[in-house]
Amino acid sequence: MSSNSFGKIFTVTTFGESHGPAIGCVIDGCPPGLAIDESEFRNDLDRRATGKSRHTSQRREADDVEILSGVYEGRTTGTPIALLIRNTDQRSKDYGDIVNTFRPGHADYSYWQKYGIRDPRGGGRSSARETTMRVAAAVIAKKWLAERHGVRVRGYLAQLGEIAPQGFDWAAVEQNPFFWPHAAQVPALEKAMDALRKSGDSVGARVNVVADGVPPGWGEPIYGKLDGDLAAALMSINAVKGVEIGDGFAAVAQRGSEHRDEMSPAGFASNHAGGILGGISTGQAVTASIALKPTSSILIPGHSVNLAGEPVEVVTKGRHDPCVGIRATPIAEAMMALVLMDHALRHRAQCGDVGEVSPRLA
Ligand code: EPS
Repeated sequence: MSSNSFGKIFTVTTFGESHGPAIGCVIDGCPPGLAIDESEFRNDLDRRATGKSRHTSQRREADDVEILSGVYEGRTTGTPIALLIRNTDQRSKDYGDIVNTFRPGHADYSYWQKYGIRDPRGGGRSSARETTMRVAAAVIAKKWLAERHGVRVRGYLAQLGEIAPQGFDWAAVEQNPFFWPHAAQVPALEKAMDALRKSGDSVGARVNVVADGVPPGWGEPIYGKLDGDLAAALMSINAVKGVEIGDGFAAVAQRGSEHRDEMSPAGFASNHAGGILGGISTGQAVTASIALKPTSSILIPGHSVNLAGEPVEVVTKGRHDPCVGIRATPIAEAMMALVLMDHALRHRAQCGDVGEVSPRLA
């Protein structure tokens, strides 16, 4: 009932708070025999981490993963895989003022209303720190998907506030701290972020994520649709306020003759559907897009109330991200990979004997 686990066959449970001693996860249902080493977590954890550029929170965590179980002599054994990361750079005094007040636009208030108790240090369980473990778990999912099915999951920042990419090149994405797909705009982004940081305010963002190589057939109608599970998984990321699959809300203004993806022996002519029809993958790239709200922890004073219900003015000090979207690309990739991994195994369980069905479009 407490919903810290997701997935049906490849299940991931995360635990831990931002300022507690450690965060971790348990992955159950991973196929045995997958080679995995602690060093393989480094790249994606660094891509997501704070303190990697001046444009994100300056908290500096080592994010060293310890594999506590489920791996023997470098291979998964099929038993639960427990991963642990110790927190090393908490600065809980920054949250002294938050103990008795609620940041407007933050989960401070709703957690309090739900549980009647909360860990205010770093946002506790509601902190984006929790996403570290999703990214760690997805390192395993990404590797299995790539080895077994040739699936590649990639993302990029598709909008920063009002700035949209003026060009697109996958090769540019990993070459700048924003995951921005057009190198020529990076100096302008840095300038905009420097000005934003100085102003003490924050801004929203859009992240796009794409999975290539997904075979047709993954996803379970009616209540386990691939797009339904993807939407839930992506929406579960901190600060996400909108999710689109394929053309998403642009479909509202389209005609059927435009939106349908026509087929020929050479394949699909377009991909408005985002690689999913009827909740089942078509074999095209699976595409999703998320909207992240501007961070609520900002230096601009805002009206709120304290625990006694009295009016107060809140200013949030500390080491916050002026745009959480800047670090969200690896997190969105992780959620896409975890959902695909679960559905790959679910498809294999029920329909593994069906095999390849003709005609299969490229
Ligand atoms: C976060 C607030 C900041 C970020 C944190 C997410 O925490 P703190 O005030 O403790 O520095 O640094 O991000 C991480 C620690 C992380 O690893 O992503 C929040 O309120 O969500």
